[in-house]
Amino acid sequence: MIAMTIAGFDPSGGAGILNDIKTFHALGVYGTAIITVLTAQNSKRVESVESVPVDFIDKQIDTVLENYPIKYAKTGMLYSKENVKLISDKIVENKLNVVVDPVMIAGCGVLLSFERYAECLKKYLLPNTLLVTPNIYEAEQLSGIKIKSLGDAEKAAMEIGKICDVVVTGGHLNGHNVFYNGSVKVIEGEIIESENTHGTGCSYSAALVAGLAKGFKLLESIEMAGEFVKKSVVNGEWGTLNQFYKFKSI
Ligand code: PXL
Repeated sequence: MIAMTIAGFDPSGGAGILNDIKTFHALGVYGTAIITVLTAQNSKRVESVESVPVDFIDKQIDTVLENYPIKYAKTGMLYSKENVKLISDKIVENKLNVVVDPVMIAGCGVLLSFERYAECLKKYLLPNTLLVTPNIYEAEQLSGIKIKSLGDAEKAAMEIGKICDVVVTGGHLNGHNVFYNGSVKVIEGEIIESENTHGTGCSYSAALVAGLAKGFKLLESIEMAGEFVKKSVVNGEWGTLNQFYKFKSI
């Protein structure tokens, strides 16, 4: 099994493509990684962001797809309109089944996208997407609905669900996730008090793609990804997840 992540580089190893590769590998899926942006950051703050030239992103995707039969991919931090448009075209051209993590803002509050990013995702990327996995803030931006309760999250999921299937992730909803694919399903969860949460959104979408690449159904992949992220946080260290928790005792 093989999958692709199209996302940013976090040199602290917590989020972005390093996280995604760890997640794919821990779940038995070979990972390839296309870099969209470079960041200078650690688990607490983002110092700076530099976009990779769009032609170079294009070349990375073409070269990797030339010799790997990849059908499943995820996108993370894309950052600019040019990048979103290119990646949307590449998804269509290569018939990729894609999970979109609509990364907009870092945990510390630094913007990881431009101002009208939600509009841009809805116009170009989400119509070609299998599933989008916004957190509460991102779901508010995508739906235009303020989320204060589980009921609000369900409304937002239904609104976003007019474009593609969606899971509103529950870091702020007592850990519950709201899945919408024509009907609403609340996936029960719990809040885990931990300092090791940097990269949870990245890992969730990567684990979901790993499940799909292994032939799991969508709902099975969603449930597996939730469990996997929970265990990775419980066993986390250095401010981020430990996806290789099974090897901890070796
Ligand atoms: O967690 C969102 C995220 C995704 N991708 C990259 C990031 C971050 C947050 O900092 O740096 C590259």
